[in-house]
Amino acid sequence: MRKIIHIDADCFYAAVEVRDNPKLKGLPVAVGGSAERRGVIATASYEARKFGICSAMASATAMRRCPQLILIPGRMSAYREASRAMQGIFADYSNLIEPLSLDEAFLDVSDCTRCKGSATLIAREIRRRISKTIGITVSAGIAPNKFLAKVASDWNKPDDQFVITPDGIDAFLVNLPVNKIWGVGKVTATRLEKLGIKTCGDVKKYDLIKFVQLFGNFGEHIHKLACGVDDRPVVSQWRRKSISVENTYAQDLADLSACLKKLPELMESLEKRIEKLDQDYQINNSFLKMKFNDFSQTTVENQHFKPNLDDFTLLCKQAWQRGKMPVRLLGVGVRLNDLTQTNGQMELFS
Ligand code: TTP
Repeated sequence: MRKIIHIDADCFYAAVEVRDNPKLKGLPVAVGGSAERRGVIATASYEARKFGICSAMASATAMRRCPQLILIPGRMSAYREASRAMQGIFADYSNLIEPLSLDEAFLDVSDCTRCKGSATLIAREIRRRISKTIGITVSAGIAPNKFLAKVASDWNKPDDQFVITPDGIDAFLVNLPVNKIWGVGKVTATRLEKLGIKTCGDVKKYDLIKFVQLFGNFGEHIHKLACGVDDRPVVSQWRRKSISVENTYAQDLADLSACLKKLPELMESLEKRIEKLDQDYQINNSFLKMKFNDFSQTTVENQHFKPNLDDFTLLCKQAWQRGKMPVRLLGVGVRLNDLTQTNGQMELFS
């Protein structure tokens, strides 16, 4: 039986800002782009959340909901620094660390002997050290697998932890809403609800064969997780699946030709980012994302092994046809094939 801890910082960017400017403590604070330049909220302090402010909300909406909101532009270098410091603390407890983002990671502490080998005590010690030395709070979930640990870290947020022991798995899952399962979004949740399935307990009762007939491989995945089974290992080296750049324009791009004019500079930034990739990536596909001024968005994709302007021009024309209205955001990117994985598989077969 494994011991997995999922750590997630509380309102991470905002917490770093409040730490660096204690006058902000207790006030509604958000980190994001300015309302005038059509920015969006990256995160909001818990005080700001009381006004209904949340990540990805337009800053203009946030300011309307809470006129006294203190909106701060992001300082990525400070967040990266805090993230590195957290990783340094994690490394004292395990070599198996899988960061999911700057402020979130899984740790497999099955072999850790510190804190008498108790994952609960390890999590408490990590949280105490982060708070003391980095000056922000984190929440933790402790469980026998990744799925449960991730759900658990959200259970007592902020600044606390929650443990799911092997004996407690069934009782925990019986009433857990099925949308807590990774990948179960609104569409799947609605389909499930039509079958009378609202909780993981309901999934568990549903016949597996029938479930797989209805939902395919994804159905098997959901069924396993709903029964508390998740064998995915904590993978210490995180590898990219794609790389992209996008821009939300201060003024809408009025028509297709305005969009096409923006492609060279977007491509230039994309190429710079691609240059920084290691040699073990191969480009598979190019894609272009377009968000229209009614907030609908579309992504078009094509197989290209080297992104070039002609291909992105074509993708841009295709995307435009889908909305034919002014554009607020344009993004270009490529999907990546991780050769370290592919080579590993080739070795297995050779
Ligand atoms: P999250 O871990 O999703 O959230 P959070 O740390 O802000 O708050 P919570 O206490 O609810 O976990 O995101 C981590 C950081 O990533 C967040 O501080 C800011 C950034 N972020 C964005 O920039 N845009 C987004 O849409 C989201 C969700 C997060």
